[in-house]
Amino acid sequence: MKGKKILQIILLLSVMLGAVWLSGCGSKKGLEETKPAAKSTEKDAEKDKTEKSAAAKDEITDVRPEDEKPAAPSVTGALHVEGTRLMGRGGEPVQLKGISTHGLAWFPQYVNKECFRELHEKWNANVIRLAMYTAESGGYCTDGDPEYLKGLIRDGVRYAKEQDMYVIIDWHILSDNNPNMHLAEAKAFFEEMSADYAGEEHVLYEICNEPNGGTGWSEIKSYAEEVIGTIHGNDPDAVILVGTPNWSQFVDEAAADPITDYENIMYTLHFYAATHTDDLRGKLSAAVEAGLPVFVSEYGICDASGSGAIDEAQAGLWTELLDKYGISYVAWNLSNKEETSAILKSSCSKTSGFSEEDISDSGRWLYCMLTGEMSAADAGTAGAAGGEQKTQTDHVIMSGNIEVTVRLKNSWEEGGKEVFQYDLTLKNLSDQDCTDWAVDIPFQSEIALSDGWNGNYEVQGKNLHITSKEYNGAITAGTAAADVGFIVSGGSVAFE
Ligand code: IDC
Repeated sequence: MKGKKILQIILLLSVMLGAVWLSGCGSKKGLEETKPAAKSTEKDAEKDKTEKSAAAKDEITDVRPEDEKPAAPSVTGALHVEGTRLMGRGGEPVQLKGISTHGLAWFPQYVNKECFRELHEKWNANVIRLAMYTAESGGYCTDGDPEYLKGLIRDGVRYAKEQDMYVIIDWHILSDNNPNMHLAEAKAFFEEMSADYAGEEHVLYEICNEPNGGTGWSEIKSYAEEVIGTIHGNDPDAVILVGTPNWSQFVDEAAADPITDYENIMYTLHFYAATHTDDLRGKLSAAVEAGLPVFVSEYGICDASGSGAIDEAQAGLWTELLDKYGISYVAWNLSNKEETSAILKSSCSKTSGFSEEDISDSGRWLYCMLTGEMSAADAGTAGAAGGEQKTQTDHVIMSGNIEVTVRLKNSWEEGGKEVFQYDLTLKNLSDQDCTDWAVDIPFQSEIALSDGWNGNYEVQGKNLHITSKEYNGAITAGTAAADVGFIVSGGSVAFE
């Protein structure tokens, strides 16, 4: 191409700045009063630490209409399995959606009544999974204190009941890759638990989190039959979740040779959306189509390490598929550990009463998903189109062949002034590459720029002029430049 192609873009939109919670939801309801979302990039995460902003002090509030409340033990009672589906006492299909604790030994503080109440009432969770590692540090079968750990489980089971949630008692094998390694301990543990909870309708058992290290299905099956025999000896109708080979991914192996001696058995599939995509979804679909009852007792929207980047598009494709089959899914994890999958920021030391400031990007996604403020289908469609998910605060205009998406990411008060953070995505929809770009953004009043990244920024009164850096000016036909963003104070973007 000859010369430089400068894109002059005047954006004609208006931005709402209501003080409400969690705008990133792309909400179906309350959109008009949507609050700026928590920041999402790593760069932003760094900023979070330095900002002394007085962002939302509001507690999370329940936005569910009465008729959208999910299944709960008081309504659907003891669960059972029919065909591939989990069912309530009246034969109605039940889908559980909720969250898993992190390792109970490491993060016991979230097993508290108020936290569980909040997860149920405000986040819409109808299940909580109590993850008890068996072999990691503090593990039940290694150097942990079994009585202490069982005490946490008892507390968790009780709080879940009080808050009308189902609860999963998870024997969280991981580095002990073959469940038979601790078969005797597992049988003793589940003997005790099932004797205690035989009369409790809200308790489910997960007997081996993730077999791995080459442990085959036949070994898992033989372990499962022993432990199921123990549990069903006390509580014949209990729903039991069985792990599958390769970190609970090879549901096809279970589908080819399911457990036939017992009822109310489901098989687990675990996914991490930034790692596991079409292949694993294909395995899931095939297993369900073959008649296997599957339960996703753990998943993350980041990578399989529990950290790394979030892939919302893949997460959307997953939830869409799970909803299609009515499969239950439980997110990893309820903690403030410095890892992407934790739903709380590591800066948050609260154990309940969480506000917007306390929630990580994974937490925000989970909140939006559970409260229905982001439909799985929306997210899935965005993924399928290879595009970014659009939210209420996205403003998109076409300028020539360039589509510019302006997203208000956050706002807060600092020194008596409102501060706004925006992110831009510039997509070249033409069939020709461009070599650089420029954007003009008008504001309602004079602004001061406090930060800007991946662009050159110049404030011209009420106008912010942004030009590309050498490294992101060229936008190949059909692709987009992202991670361009800035923080200003004094006024919000003015579009009309
Ligand atoms: C991870 C935790 C991490 C912890 C580690 C222990 O997120 O903080 O240090 O376990 O090994 C799983 C496991 C789950 C993992 C999680 C993320 O079931 O225990 O948690 N994951 O790696 N399977 C796939 C991913």
